[in-house]
Amino acid sequence: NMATPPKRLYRDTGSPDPDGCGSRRAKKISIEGNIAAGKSTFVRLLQGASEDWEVIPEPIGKWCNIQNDGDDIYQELSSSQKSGGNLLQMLYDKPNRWSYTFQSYACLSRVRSQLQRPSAKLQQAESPVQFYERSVYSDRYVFASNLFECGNLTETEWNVYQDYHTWILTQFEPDIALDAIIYLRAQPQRCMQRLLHRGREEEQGIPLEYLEQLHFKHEAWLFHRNLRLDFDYLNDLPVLILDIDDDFKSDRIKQEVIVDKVKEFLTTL
Ligand code: UDP
Ligand code: DCM
Ligand code: MG
Repeated sequence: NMATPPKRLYRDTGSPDPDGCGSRRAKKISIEGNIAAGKSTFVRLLQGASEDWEVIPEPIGKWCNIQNDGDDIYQELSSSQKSGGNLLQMLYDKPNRWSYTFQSYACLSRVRSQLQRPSAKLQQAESPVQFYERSVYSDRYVFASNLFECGNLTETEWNVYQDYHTWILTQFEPDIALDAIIYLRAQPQRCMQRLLHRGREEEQGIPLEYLEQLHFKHEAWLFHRNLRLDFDYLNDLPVLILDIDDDFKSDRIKQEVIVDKVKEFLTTL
């Protein structure tokens, strides 16, 4: 019977309400920065700053020896998370053997966490925002790319990774796409100091040179903005740059200044 339209069994990709927030779709903002720059400290600060804000921590964190971060909810690790904990150790012990495995697992778990729906509370919020600790973009354009340039991913592994990454992101782009990035900018020496202070066991052998390489990648991508990217919308994405060389963890005034900058930035989006 031609007059009856077919039942729609598929999901409408042009859905105006992807998060179930009515017209108030949650803004997605990624927090980027070098190892131990202060991202987790920063997102904890944001978490407490507004009822409308939700934080999605880096899934890699679940694989590390997270007890050091004082984060109780991850004390009971599933077996895959335990093997992930070993995976970070394996990566740093033998990067040319484990970089590909680590980066493909990182990408998988990142996509999974980035597809997370906003909490019920966030769905009621007036101007909901989800803050992600890092993104699928830093996984590729900072970490995997650097490992390739250092010779820890072979040409073939890098090509397979890129093909897989592009395909996955294209599939999920409407749900994963970011609205903005906050770049926490710190000198590699400062990151090294914080890395040693944090004392995550797997990372204690990281040389300053490695943090410098990652710093230059972040700078090219988010400060100079001259990195070649395969996702066009990224080139026009608003970026808020916050210099966080000075300690903000125990400085109330600095924290207020930072939160104000974030709030002002949000009004421009
Ligand atoms: N830290 C600090 N002062 C700051 C920011 C961070 O002393 O202003 C410390 C923090 O307590 C931790 C280490 O630096 O021991 C790394 O911070 P975080 O874990 O937040 O860094 P991430 O790797 O998540 O960027
Ligand atoms: N990491 C990596 N490759 C990625 C993402 C993270 O090698 N794509 C590593 C760097 C750090 C740890 O995982 O050792 C994440 O911790 P942090 O939050 O301190 O940067
Ligand atoms: Mg962290």
